[in-house]
Amino acid sequence: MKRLIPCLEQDKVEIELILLIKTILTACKEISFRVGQGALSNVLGSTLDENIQGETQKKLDVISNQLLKDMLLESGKVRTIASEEEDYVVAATENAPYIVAFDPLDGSSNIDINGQIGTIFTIYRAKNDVAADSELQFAQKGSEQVCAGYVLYGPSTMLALTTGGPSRLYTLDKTQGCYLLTTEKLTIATDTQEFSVNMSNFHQWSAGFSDYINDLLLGESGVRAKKFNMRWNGAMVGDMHRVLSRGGIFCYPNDINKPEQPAKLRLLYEANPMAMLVENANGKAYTEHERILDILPSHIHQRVAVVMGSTNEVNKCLTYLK
Ligand code: P6P
Repeated sequence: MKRLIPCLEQDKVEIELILLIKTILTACKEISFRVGQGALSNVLGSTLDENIQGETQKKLDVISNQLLKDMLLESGKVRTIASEEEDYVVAATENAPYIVAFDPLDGSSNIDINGQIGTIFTIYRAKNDVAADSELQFAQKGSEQVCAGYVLYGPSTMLALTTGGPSRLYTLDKTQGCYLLTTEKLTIATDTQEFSVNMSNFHQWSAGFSDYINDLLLGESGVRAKKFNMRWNGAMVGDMHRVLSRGGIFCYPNDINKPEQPAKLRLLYEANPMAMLVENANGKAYTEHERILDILPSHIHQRVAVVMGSTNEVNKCLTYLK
């Protein structure tokens, strides 16, 4: 099986970016080990702190964030860092070529129940017209990403990665400590019978989205005239790995009861990297009204609604949201 670096070289990825990707994945190998040790290494449970999202930080959130930050700061390849666990951007190496944003441990509520969790990351070219400590480094559309990926800490540790070409899957060979290519080109089926949404939020959905879900639930006896199945992982990285692997539609729509902040998922380090992986696997990634990769972020922790996965199913859902 092919190793990651020769794949990136074959994709003509520039060496500086290959070295940066390698740095991120080295940190993820360490996170994978810590996650795998679970209770044996006293990393479960919560801290007494909250992040800017107002979420209680798990010990592993903090450990993973620190691991990634330290290695990126040391790499010399990164000018500015943004993280779900950091209130503000972190200036790294002046004049370095890239900027990196990440959710160090997406789905951390799954940590204490041994559920799927993962690291989501995205890389852009640094901007020379703003300072290294400016949030405006990340004022770039998702279509400007030079790399997007996640590492899923499941029964096996898997990497989904795109550098602009096909989205590919790699599996971490823990005996050799290297990522091996296991799916050369991910292709999301254009149709699906599987949807992913937190049904307990039904009271906060728009009428259009509620109608869409109701028609899925009616199955063969309704206008869709086919049975649908539902999966909800509680971790976007786990749900999106399933969508990338076997098709589906993943939805986190706006909460109509919270007009001041209707969306939950973060644009910079959740929606955008997943949208790049989805589009480069022949899928579609929208909010309720627009292509995610076309959005110019207004701040690093901006939230957006998400409807992404099998193209025909996303298009169908969007007809209910017009
Ligand atoms: P809910 C995890 O906290 C996350 O940001 C996503 O990874 C996940 O899809 C969603 O929130 C889960 O939200 O409504 O199940 O708590």
